[in-house]
Amino acid sequence: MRRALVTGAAGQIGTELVQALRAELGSDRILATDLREPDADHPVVAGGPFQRLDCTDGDAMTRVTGSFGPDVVFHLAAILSAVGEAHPEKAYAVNMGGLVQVLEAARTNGYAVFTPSSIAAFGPGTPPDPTPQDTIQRPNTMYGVTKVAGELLCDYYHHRFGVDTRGLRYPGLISYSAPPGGGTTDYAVEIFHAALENGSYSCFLAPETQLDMMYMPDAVRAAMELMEADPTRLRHRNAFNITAMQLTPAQLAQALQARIPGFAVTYDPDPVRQAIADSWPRRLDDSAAREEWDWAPAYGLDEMVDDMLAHLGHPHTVDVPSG
Ligand code: NAD
Ligand code: AKB
Repeated sequence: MRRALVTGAAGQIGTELVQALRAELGSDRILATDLREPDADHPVVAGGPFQRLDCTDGDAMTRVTGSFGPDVVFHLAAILSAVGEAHPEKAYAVNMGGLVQVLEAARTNGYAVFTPSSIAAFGPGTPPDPTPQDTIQRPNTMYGVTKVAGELLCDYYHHRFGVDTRGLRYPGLISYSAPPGGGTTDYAVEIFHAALENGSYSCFLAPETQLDMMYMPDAVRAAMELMEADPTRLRHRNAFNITAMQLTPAQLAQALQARIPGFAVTYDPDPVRQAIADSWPRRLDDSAAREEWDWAPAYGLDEMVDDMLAHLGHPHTVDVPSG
């Protein structure tokens, strides 16, 4: 990888991926793009080139990738699960309409494409614990439908047109730099801010709702490592299960309460997001990623919570017993 363009770069993943790519390859070799133009002091704007780009505009996609000349496009622009259920037609238009334009421009301009899938690519008929790499995929959300179709579309462009497509099924991602964009796992970010700012949090998922989660540095590293992986080893190009930890809201609340005495958490499940979460896996089997490109997460629950709190400015006042 020498030169990369990122779509949806102002979002939760893009904000950190762009900074990591610039640190590795040099600022002028990474073009951050998004439908919305963030403020001038936003890191993706302040740290290097930024251009407004609607991923569903095929002419613009071909023109911008043609003139910048990336060898990799990280296609992050999307509508996430909760917003997607509120606006399913918009989720279809952006998630499918954007991806096909990125793939079409790749045929013309000859770049590799990274596309994130999600735990949302599974549904209530999928074995939830563990969820195998290759299994039933019948999601019941529009977001999930676009994720399964996106995995297949990327496979198709690889086999039919030789485009170097690769992708990961991300779990819920936890980070401090940018807010999450309207998903079902957003509680796991909100809870940190609420703990530090209000001392209390009302969680929109029930306390025992277990989902796969990952800290953002692992997610960013996974994308970069996959795009550098030896292609001859990759059998599951576009849909690698990856995970780092399995969490319930109650467990995350407990980890925060151990470090922030007096933090109070209540539960008021939102029916839409609870139903989405209940249809998703509880634990992904990530053995294919480990075998095919040596995937290994670095952050577990305690490391993630300590690092999040340190970056959000919390002075650790309590020693947390290990184990
Ligand atoms: P996000 O919502 O934070 O950011 C998405 C960005 O896309 C936003 O900045 C938005 O302005 C932009 N965008 C929307 N429509 C656009 C368009 N037409 N053209 C260009 N840009 C547009 O999302 P994220 O969390 O950064 O997720 C990025 C990708 O990773 C998505 O495909 C998402 O499904 C996937 N993913 C994310 C998570 C997670 O927990 N964050 C988990 C699994 C998969
Ligand atoms: C969401 O909750 O929609 C995302 C995801 C897991 O894909 N965070």
